Amino acid sequence: MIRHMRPTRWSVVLLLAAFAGTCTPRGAKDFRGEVPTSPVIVAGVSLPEVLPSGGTQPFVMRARPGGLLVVFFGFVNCPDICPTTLSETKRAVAMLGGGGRDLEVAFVTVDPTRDSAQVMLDYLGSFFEQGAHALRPETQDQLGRAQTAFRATSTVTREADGHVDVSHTATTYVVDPAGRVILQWPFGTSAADMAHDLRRLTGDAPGPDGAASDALAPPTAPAEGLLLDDAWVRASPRGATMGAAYLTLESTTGDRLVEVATDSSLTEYMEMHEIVAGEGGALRMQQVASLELPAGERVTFEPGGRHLMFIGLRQPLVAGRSVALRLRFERAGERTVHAVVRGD
Ligand SMILES: [Cu+2]
Repeated sequence: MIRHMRPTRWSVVLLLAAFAGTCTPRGAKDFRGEVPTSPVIVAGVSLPEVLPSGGTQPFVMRARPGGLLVVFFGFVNCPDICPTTLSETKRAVAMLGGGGRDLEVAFVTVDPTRDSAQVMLDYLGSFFEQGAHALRPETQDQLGRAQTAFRATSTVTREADGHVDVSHTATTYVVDPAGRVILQWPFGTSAADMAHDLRRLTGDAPGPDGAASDALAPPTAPAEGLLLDDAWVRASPRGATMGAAYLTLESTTGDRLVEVATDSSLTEYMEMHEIVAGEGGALRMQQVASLELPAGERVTFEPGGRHLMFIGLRQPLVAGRSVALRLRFERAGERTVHAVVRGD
């Protein structure tokens, strides 16, 4: 079954600078994504696609005739970046309605040692009922050649203490039937922007952008003390042993968040994490020991920014359920906030 290292320290480095100098600015030719200015040909890339039957078949990086192929490199136990991207992609496909027919999605694992065939099928199946391809390179060389073609990169570092560091380019690629990358979306591109670009590429009439917006009601101002608002937990994709919770905090007096925990039947432990810019445009996810809440300032945990991370999930985070998060503050003491688990 699923075997995973118990991460004593956990961090993910996201390399987003791989395309520096190769792309036009966002918005070129009325696309929200980036159009490569020099050809990026991936038609020569073939990777093993894992099948529910237990076997594999070669998958070539081309869309079906008249269709488009959306490609993302990641790993199952990525708590924030990968599920954010896959869930935005899923919503974009839903926004296209019938126009999403000719759309296929391919997810390439950069961590095939931990991401077994079954783990990948479970994971991808929790986002897409059909039209998604789980691609699992069998050798490092195979993965390397695929990444080179996409100008992507990744590393998986295992240390003696069980610590696993995974880094990967967090760009989403749109490939045409000729096997060319015709558009790419940087991490953080919204479903509405993806749907906008896909409609333009498929020639569909524009629909109501942002129709599926899940904007939250504005939080009420704290009368005094501490505001905890907008708490939610991302439903865990099948196969995932990591998860993320998000919320908004505001202290009228100034405070410091020093600890986060939840029921031990749910997860081994929790940590606070943030994604920070590193050298050369890379983004790095790292643990933060505590978090300053300046007086009167809203501090948010949100996808792509900070998250409260569940490490070593003992049961899945099921949509619709509520999770009690226990937050300990230097001044306000312990507060419990009930976060609803959200699917897509
Ligand atoms: Cu994290």
